[in-house]
Amino acid sequence: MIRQIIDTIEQYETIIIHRHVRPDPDAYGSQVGLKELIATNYPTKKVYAAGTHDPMLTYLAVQDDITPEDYNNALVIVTDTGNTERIDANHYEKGAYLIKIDHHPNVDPYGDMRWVDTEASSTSEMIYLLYEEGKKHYGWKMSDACARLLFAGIVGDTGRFLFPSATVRTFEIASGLIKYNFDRSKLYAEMYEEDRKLLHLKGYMYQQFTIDENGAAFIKIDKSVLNKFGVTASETSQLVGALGDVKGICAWVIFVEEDDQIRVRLRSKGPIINKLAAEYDGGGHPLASGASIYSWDKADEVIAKLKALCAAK
Ligand SMILES: [Mn+2]
Repeated sequence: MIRQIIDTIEQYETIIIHRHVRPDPDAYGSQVGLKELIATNYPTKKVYAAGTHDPMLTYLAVQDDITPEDYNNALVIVTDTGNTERIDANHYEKGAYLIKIDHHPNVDPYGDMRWVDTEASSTSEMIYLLYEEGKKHYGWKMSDACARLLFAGIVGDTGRFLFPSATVRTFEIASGLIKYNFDRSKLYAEMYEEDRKLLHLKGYMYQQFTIDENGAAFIKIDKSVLNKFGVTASETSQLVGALGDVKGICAWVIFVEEDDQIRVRLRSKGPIINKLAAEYDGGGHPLASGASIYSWDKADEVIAKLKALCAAK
């Protein structure tokens, strides 16, 4: 199968590579990694990466501008995408031949040729296997840029090698990839800097929150705190659940200062809090709601009402 894919690549002058919507490092890693691999070994071929660029992944690569005419007599390869609904960008079906390369269950066996390996940790891992086959039979080489992309894809899909999907083969491939010349520390920082910042802010929240005898808790995160941790107001939404781990907590509210308002995020383990949210320009679910206030005085009002709800429980 791998050999057939290489033989097919050899037959086409234009190769357009797609991947899934809402891309992650493996989507970019396998797609642009494959593009790099083909471009390195067939410099006269035209190779494109298709799809809407995600600015969060600029550190890995960008996407190419492609016109519908580019699909004339082109080979289209889709990586890391289980079903056609998830393929990003149009026209993928307009090529002359379609190949699917993926590690998700083959629920939608689209394409003229398919290579699906659900044992692979990532599609980037599969692209490395493609490279090995190409090296063996055609003397393929791999660029440093390609190695970096494939490594990022493997790291991303294995949760930094934590998941059971990281097999002996995965580690062998990773050890092959890190022999190339790219800055691994820099890549980790690019991939996980946001996580690190949020983790620090989470630590601050655990230290700074206030809780009363009935388990009503609150924390105020103003702009100075956001700036100190380098976190945006919207990113704090990922931390709202964190206080739920606190022993004896009943309900809690997190205030986050934005430019034009103070965002109020309410969570509860019992008392219904969406009615409280509704009093302040908000609403939501009985145990998870949001609201907006426009002064810190109002925050103290919300806290008092939340305390009353927990006391009445
Ligand atoms: Mn994947």
